[in-house]
Amino acid sequence: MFIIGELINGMYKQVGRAIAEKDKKVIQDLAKRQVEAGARALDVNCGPLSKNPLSDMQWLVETIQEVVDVSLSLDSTKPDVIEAGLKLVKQKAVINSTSADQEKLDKLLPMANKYKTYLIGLSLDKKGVPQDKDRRIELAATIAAAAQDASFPVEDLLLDPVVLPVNVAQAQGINVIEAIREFKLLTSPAPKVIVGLSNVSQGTCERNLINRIFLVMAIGAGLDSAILDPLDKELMNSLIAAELILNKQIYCDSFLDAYRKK
Ligand code: THG
Repeated sequence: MFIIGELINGMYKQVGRAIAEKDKKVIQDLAKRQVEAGARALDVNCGPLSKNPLSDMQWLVETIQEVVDVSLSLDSTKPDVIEAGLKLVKQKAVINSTSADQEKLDKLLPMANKYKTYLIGLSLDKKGVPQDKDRRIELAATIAAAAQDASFPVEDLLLDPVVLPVNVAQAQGINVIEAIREFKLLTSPAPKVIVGLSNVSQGTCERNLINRIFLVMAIGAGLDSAILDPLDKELMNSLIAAELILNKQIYCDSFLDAYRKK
């Protein structure tokens, strides 16, 4: 599982404040702790309150790269904010994200090719997030076809069915699980599938429990990657055990430690 740490996001009050005050310590601490906990990449999102998202993105990329050497997932709806970050990254980056809208694809596919990045494609468009499985598949297929037309390597494409909170969109959980299974059949070789996990529990009680169970079900359906909180130890243990049951990790009595050591 390709784990992307979610915690450097201006949506969190402490992070939003650190970005506004250019407090490096808060950001670098989160970067180091997430990588130590098993994140192979870090999501970087300036948050909704950023007044200068372009320079904030650049400050975040530089600040994070002073202390860790992993891929950065540049998370913004604005292509110019993503490109500002791409100019500074040292490792292969993740563009987070394009939608299925043609004008987004026309900007972000050439950008992904130019900077040789991974690209996340969200199965949504101007009309919003689909409310069923078939529309998710239709929009993911649009993105996969556009990627093929642009000669973008399918192994670098990450399709995201868009997870919604279970308290306001309860029927969408199963649609997302089934969409994951079907996304894998869209191209040959299969595309990778990713979710933003914590969306599922926003506004609920028992957030960790809901995240954990949803992640295991999604892994069972073929999930390759997730944006999640790697500091949630029970979540990480569940992820490791799920991969063990699916024969993606070798069993030994100390399998949790063994996974963490590699
Ligand atoms: N797909 C892709 N990228 C994404 C998402 C996705 N990026 C953003 C998001 N969704 C994934 N990251 C988060 C980060 C934080 C939370 C949820 C998803 C979260 N934050 C607290 C909340 O809203 O309750 C913040 C409150 C606080 O503690 O201050 O839950 O789906 N490609």
